[in-house]
Amino acid sequence: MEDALKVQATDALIVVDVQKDFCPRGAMAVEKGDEVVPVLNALTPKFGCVVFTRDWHPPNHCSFSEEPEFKDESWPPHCVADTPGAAFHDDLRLPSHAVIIDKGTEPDAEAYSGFEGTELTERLRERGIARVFVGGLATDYCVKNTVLDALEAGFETVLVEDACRGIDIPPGTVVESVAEMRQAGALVVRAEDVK
Ligand code: VGL
Ligand code: ZN
Repeated sequence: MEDALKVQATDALIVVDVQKDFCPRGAMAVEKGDEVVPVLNALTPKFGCVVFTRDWHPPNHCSFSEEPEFKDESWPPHCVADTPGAAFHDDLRLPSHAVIIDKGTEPDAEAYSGFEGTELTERLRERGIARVFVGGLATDYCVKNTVLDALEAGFETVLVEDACRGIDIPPGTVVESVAEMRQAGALVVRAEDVK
């Protein structure tokens, strides 16, 4: 049993890449990716500061492959900026004060983490955020890298495990990723523990 965590004014929720292309029927579907939506919708109203990241690639992004191997540098084309697949899941509820962070916008650079090449650290610091809770897609790529960068930037970091789904190729990658995040200093909780 993890400890219950009471959300404070200095906490932010970071919702990673809950976009149509990562959900069932999307260009790069994560199995059961849409199951994170109700979990995240229940969490969002608890937070005064909520960030939504988007994978937001140019059509010629370096990670796109015609014969994707579902690993670094070899993904199906996905989340091309301003296309329907890059839109947030229809049922994801964004509060009016949500901060939206686009990443992976340069053709020649991968950016799994919401902190990479963005102003996310500054946006959190200017709001006085000390701790971040993270959920979304995919556990083993963008969620993991966002969590590791949050820790690196000095934020207390909480992974909400059941608010995430992963790609898990090869199988076991998600379990390893959670272990890696915990090892790096992340607290791992379930959504029901966030009060
Ligand atoms: C992601 C692979 C490529 C993710 C994005 O959101 O986890 N994974 N681009
Ligand atoms: Zn991508």
